[in-house]
Amino acid sequence: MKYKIVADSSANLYSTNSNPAFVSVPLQIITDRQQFTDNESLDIKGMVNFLDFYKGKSGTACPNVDDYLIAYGNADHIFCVTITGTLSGSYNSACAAKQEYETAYPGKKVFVINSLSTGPELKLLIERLNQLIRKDLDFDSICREITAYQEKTGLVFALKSLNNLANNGRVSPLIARLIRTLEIRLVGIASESGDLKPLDKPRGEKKALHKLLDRMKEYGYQGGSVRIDHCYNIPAALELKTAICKAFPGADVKIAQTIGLCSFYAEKGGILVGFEKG
Ligand code: X90
Repeated sequence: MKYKIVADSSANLYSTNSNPAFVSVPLQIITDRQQFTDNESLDIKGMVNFLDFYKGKSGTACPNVDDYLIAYGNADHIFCVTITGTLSGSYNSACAAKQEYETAYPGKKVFVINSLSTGPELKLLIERLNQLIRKDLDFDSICREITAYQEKTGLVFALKSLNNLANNGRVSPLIARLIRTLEIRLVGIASESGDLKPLDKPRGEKKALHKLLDRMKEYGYQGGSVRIDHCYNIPAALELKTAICKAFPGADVKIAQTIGLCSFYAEKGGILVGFEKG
């Protein structure tokens, strides 16, 4: 059986070493002056710097049904992970593509997972899918196992600016205004309904990192895998990693850079943390 893992570019992964059959489906970042496709050719730093100075309108667009159909290719069994369907149409496109695919190729199957999250939590799901596929489990067992695993993963974040989220109707302008002060961060989680849930407004990076770890623990973190994706904030990512490993020696913590979509919404300095519960 030919297995394939597909994820939209909210996962901050263009490719994986462990699974050659992984395909990333790009979202688009759109401004009046320039359009950015979130694939390997994107100059992420160039885009982030451009957005820093650009004062006009900007937004994003999710993949369409054809983008997903192309990504599904002709694999027999496909697992497709999307950004939260609460904030993006990506999940709907992936589901519509699944219907077309399964009708066009009887016997082939697509399992679409609405992550109810973004970035590093998708990475955890993708890593687990890789392991389950390597274990040679059948399609239905993998669907069951990944659904159970999803219950055991979470996402916390700390953001310095919510301008792009607010300008695109993904959070209320009121919340965005709360953190206009330079030093204030917004710490929050991806809620069970796949929405951004604000929790704390710490002043300064140190306090924000503290809060992140506190919230992780409160939501069930006990030393499992952690994936930190940062938007040009290596010092914060490293400091958080150190704090996690101090509290939970031996924890598997990996750091990476956000790619296009999450860089646009998390903005410079933002960090996203996917973690395992229990
Ligand atoms: O369809 C589209 O155009 C994409 C829209 C995506 C909107 C949300 C992106 C969030 C990126 C921000 C912090 C984490 C929020 C977690 C909420 C579940 C990252």
